[in-house]
Amino acid sequence: MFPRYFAWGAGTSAYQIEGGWQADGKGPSIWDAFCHRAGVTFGDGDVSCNSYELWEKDLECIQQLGLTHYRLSLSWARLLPDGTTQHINQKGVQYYNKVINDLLACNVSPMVTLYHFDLPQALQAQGGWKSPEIVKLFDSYAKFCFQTFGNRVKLWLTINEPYVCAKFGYEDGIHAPGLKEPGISAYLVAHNMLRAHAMAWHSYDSFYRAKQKGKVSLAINSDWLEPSLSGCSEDIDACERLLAFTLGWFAWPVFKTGDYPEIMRSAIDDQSKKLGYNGSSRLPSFFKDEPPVLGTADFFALNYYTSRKVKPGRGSDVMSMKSDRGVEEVLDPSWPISGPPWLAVAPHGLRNLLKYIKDTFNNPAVYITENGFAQVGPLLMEDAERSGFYKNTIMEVAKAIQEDGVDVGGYFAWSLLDNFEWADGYSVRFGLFHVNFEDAKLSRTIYQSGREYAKIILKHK
Ligand code: GBH
Repeated sequence: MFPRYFAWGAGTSAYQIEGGWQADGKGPSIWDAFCHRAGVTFGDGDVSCNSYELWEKDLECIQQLGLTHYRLSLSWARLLPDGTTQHINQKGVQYYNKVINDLLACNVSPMVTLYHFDLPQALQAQGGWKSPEIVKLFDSYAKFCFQTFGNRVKLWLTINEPYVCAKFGYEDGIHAPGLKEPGISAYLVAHNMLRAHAMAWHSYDSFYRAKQKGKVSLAINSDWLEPSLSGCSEDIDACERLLAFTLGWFAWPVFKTGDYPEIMRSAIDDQSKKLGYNGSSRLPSFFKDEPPVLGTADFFALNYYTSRKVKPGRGSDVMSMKSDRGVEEVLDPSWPISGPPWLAVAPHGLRNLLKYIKDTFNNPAVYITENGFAQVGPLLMEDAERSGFYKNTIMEVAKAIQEDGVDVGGYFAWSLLDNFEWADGYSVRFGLFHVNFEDAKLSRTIYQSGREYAKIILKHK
C-alpha cells in the first residue's frame, strides 16, 4: 500500500519544545522577545518540554512510535547567538550533533528545518525579514548548517510556512515579531523568504549536493478549498483566487513559473488602484540578475491541516491582504472541529490537495511534513477521536498514492509532543505524547492516538 521507503515521521520545532531559552550561550529569538513582552497572556517557551535537557526522553518517544524519520528544527540563535557566523555557540552545535547522532544510531533519519519562526532577535533589530540583507544572512546560516550537519542530514527544509511567518507576524501581528502592517509587509517578508530560500538551495546545489547527496525544500502550508456552492462560477473563481494567495504564493515561484500567480498580482494591483494607493506594486518582483527561484526544491513539502468553503467577499476600502483576496471563508458544518476553532477535520481535503499538487506542479515527489489534530481541555489520554483522525487521514494518503498516482514520499504527524502552540500557548495540544507541564519532570505519556499511529507504522513499514 505504501512504497517501501515511505517515511513515517513526526515533527516538532525548536522554540515549541526546547526551552533552555538562554542556556549555554543561546541568543534570544523574536519569540523570546515577543513572549516576554508585557501583557502577553499565552505564556512562553522558556522551559516548555525542556527538550534541550530532556532530549533522551524524546528519543524514547520516537522509538516507542517506531518512526523511521523525525522532523526537528534548529534554533538559529542557539547556534549563532547574534545571527551571524562570526560567533558560533559550540554548545549549540554539540546539542544538535547529539540529537542527530542519537537518531541515526537508532536508525531514524532526521529531517531538519533551518527556520521555524524563530529569528535571532539581533537580526530583527536590523530589520529582520523586511530587510533585503536577511537573504545573505540566511544563506550564511544555511551554509553553516549544511557544512556542520550535512554529512548526516539528508532531508532539509529551509523555511517552515513562510505564509504563516508573513501573515501572522506582519499582517495580523499575532505571531512574533507582532507587527500589524496590513497589505504591505507580509508581501515583502514573503518575498525575502523566497529569495533567502532560493539562495540557500543554490548554495546547497553548488557546494554540498555532490558530496552530501541530500534534498532541500521549503514547507508550504495550505488548506484545501472548495467552492461554497458547488458549480457556482463566482465561488469557483473565489477558490482559485484564495488558492493563489496561499499555496500559489510560494508554489508558483518555486515549482511553476518563477513568479507569483498572475491572479494574485492583478488582484493586489486592482485593489491598490481602487484605494488610490500609488506606489509601485505592493507585491515585489523577482529580478533577472538574482539566482532564479524556479526549480529550487527537490521535493514538495506540504503542511496540511484543514479545509474551507469559499465565496466572494464583500468589497472593502481598507488596505489589507483580506481585501486584496476578496474572498470569504466558511466552514462546512459537516466537518467536526478538532479542538481549536480553526481546525475543521477534513481528511478528504488532503487527498484532493495532493492530487491538485500533482496536476498543477508536474507531479513532484511530495512529503506531508505536517498534519495533525489537537485537543483543548479536558484532555483525554484515550483520545479516540484523534486515533480515528489518523486512521482516516492515512487512508486518504494511501488513496492518493494508489488511485491518484501521487508520488508521496512520507507522512509526518504533528506533533511528537504536546508543546508550546504559539499564540495558543499550552492550551492547544497536538502531541502524540502528553506532556505534564505541571510536573517538574515534564513527563511524557503516550496517548491512545500515539499507540494507534505506532500500530499503523508497524503494519506498513
Ligand atoms: C503549523 O502552523 C506550524 O508549523 C506548527 O508550528 C504549529 O504547531 C502547527 O501548525 C499547529 O498550528 O487562531 O484562527 O487566528 C499551521 C498554521 C497558524 C494555523 C496559526 C492556525 C491559528 C489561526 N497555523 N493558526 S487563528
